[in-house]
Amino acid sequence: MKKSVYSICGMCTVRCPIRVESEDNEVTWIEGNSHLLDGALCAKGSAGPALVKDDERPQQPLIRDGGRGAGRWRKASWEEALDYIAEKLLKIKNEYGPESLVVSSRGGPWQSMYKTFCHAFGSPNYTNHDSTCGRNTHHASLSINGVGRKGFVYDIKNSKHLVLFGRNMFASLRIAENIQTMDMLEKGGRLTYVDVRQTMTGLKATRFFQVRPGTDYALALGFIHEIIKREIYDKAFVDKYVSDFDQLCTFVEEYTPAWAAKECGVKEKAIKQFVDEVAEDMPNVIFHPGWMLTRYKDSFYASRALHILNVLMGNIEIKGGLIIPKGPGDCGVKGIRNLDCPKPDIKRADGVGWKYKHFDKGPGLQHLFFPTLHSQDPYPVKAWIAMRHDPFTSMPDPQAQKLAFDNCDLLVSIDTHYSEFGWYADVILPEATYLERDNAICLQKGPKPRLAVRRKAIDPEFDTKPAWEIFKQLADRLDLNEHFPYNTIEDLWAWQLEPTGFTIQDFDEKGFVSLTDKVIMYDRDNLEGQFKTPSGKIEIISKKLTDVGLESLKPYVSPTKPPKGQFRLVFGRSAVHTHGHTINNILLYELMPKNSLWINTRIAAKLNVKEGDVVDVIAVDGFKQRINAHVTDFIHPECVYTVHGFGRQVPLQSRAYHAGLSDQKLMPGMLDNWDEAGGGVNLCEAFVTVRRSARNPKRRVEL
Ligand SMILES: Nc1nc2c(c(=O)[nH]1)N[C@H]1C(S)=C(S)[C@@H](COP(=O)(O)OP(=O)(O)OC[C@H]3O[C@@H](n4cnc5c(=O)[nH]c(N)nc54)[C@H](O)[C@@H]3O)O[C@H]1N2
Ligand SMILES: Nc1nc2c(c(=O)[nH]1)N[C@H]1C(S)=C(S)[C@@H](COP(=O)(O)OP(=O)(O)OC[C@H]3O[C@@H](n4cnc5c(=O)[nH]c(N)nc54)[C@H](O)[C@@H]3O)O[C@H]1N2
Ligand code: SF4
Ligand SMILES: [Mo]
Repeated sequence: MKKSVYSICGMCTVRCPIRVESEDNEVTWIEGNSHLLDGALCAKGSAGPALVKDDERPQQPLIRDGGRGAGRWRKASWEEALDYIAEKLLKIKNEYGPESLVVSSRGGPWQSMYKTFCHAFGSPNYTNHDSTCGRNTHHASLSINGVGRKGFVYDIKNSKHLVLFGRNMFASLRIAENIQTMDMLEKGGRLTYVDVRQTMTGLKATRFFQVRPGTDYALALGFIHEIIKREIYDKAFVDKYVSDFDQLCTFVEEYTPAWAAKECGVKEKAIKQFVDEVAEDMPNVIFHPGWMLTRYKDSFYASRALHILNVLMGNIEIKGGLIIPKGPGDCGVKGIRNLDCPKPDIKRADGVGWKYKHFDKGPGLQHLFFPTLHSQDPYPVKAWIAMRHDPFTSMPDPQAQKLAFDNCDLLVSIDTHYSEFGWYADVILPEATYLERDNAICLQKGPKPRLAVRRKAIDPEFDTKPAWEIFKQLADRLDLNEHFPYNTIEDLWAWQLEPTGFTIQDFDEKGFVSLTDKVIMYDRDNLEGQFKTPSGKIEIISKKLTDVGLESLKPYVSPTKPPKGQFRLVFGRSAVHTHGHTINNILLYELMPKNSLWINTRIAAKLNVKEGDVVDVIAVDGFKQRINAHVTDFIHPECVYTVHGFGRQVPLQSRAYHAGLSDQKLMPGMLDNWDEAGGGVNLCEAFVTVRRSARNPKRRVEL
């Protein structure tokens, strides 16, 4: 039988809206939802059917039957595996208290389910991946605007100029953003791109700054200096909404374009020309505050500087600028219900909220659980459930993590794949893939807010279950069912939708339900109340930072030069892979089976390395990996670059196994190297030695 459903892609966490066709329980076609994406989809999104058919993923629950990581598993029924987990959790609760459980997940619109489980169990320790992703940017935005990194959406389509610092959007995709950017460029808009190397995004840019690694803050300060000096900024906006602007003016006096050019290794003239363009294009200039904004020890301050540049543009709540996302209340309608349970009033084990008061308490900071796992201070952490989260791939130094996790009595991985962490865990609960399962309804805030839902296209290929059922069944066993008021997904949808008056059938036509017909904009002259800082203003000086002894306007410090013979290790994404979990996908593996090491031509010549040669890449602790070199003029000589996610170690994944190099294994000791102001792990502060490998055939001397 033929079927067509609107759903939400799950090949990465961007969650693009899709339409899926199937016949006799086989997916036959996937495309972007034509109502929102005009059919567009990326290579990963198109490779969904290969994920369903991948029989090198867990096909039923597994319980560890040998030492951790030994790869000896006992196949278990769902009953047995869930009973096993519930029994262990109850034992741990009795012995150490409920707070000894940590639930980590990938965040996102369905996190309320995992958070509810954690809180209902009695633990405040829900955490997510974000200290390796957007936390610096999030905290930077909070400190200035009083709203987090999701506090604005970027109206790129209507902008005249988009400025991206290390936001390699044509490899690190978000289809809606990519379409908007292409539209903007077609209309004659400008794209300025800043990176340490040339990329897919740089190739589309109208201006490209290749900077010395770690100097973005300097470039942004140079921009601010010139924009203020030439009085290009929106004075009325600044006067009305910004506090301590005079302190900013004094602070940037010394950071001239000439200084920034020298520090970053770019031309002063180019900075000035860029500012000329900004003067023409403002207020429709968007400085993307970075997503990863890479991972340097001053990335928080670099991101703050980018937020400040937006403020100078006066681009908040205008067409072609930064728009405040609207919710049901703005549309005069009621919102959906989400699972919820108040957080227990117990100190978090990662110290966020009491030891570290300036951070957003929400998901805390995942890397700060590692010291606690060893010290048991403030209390022991004994159980860890990783839901759609792979700490061994996303956090640096998996070896050090293993030693920390060995202090736990229970490690559970709820995953569609064998993650690196899952392979080390005690129990693997295989979730059905996104094409084989439904999810709860979610709210998508924006200028035109809507409700969306993921619906299954086919029945599961193997003995796997959706998360809503896994958590429900665990909750039943632990007597937490009052917080999970449903038996079927239809019950859950109906419960969620009850206050709204919509029914699940309302999603059939387009895959979503719009809460409004037209774009909702606030009055830009009355934005009071929108900036949730203590003063209600856009704050140049943040009292929250001052109170904990941190500067708001931090003097620039030049990044450490790599020691002789070493290089800064930088990383990023490929358009055809999502972190590490698509490497084994047969279609995507074919497109990119392994990563390589980008190295500057001049440096490579000194090391006697030619394109394709095998090189040894050696971490500061001596750990060595081999990889083929990609020799190019288009990378800064101080760094080498690779695509993250490769070098996987799960033997059952025959394609991904040991294909390419793992960047996180080249970062020993980096679990402790994090930004006390922004909260992010400083992943880009690792250095490696590179040399031509003895594995290469000897070169003949050319006569
Ligand atoms: N060295 C280094 N470290 C990094 C990065 C880097 O570039 N370099 N990038 C950082 C960034 S930006 C991020 S966001 C993090 C990401 O790190 P993670 O949050 O760990 O993200 P993913 O690899 O996307 O997914 C984690 C797990 O989710 C599983 N999964 C995928 N789909 C599903 C599903 O539908 N259900 C379930 N239950 N599981 C699923 C995958 O198999 C995978 O094991 O890593 C960060 N860490
Ligand atoms: N295809 C694909 N798309 C994805 C993902 C995926 O896994 N695959 N993951 C999603 C996720 S979780 C995230 S967080 C986003 C991340 O999206 P982005 O923030 O765009 O991050 P990356 O792709 O990691 O790109 C980092 C870039 O920073 C550059 N860089 C390194 N050092 C510096 C520096 O000092 N200054 C500057 N300016 N640049 C520097 C690197 O060369 C690289 O090109 O992508 C999302 N989209
Ligand atoms: S960017 Fe690609 S993989 Fe990610 S959700 Fe969108 S279509 Fe799917
Ligand atoms: Mo991320």
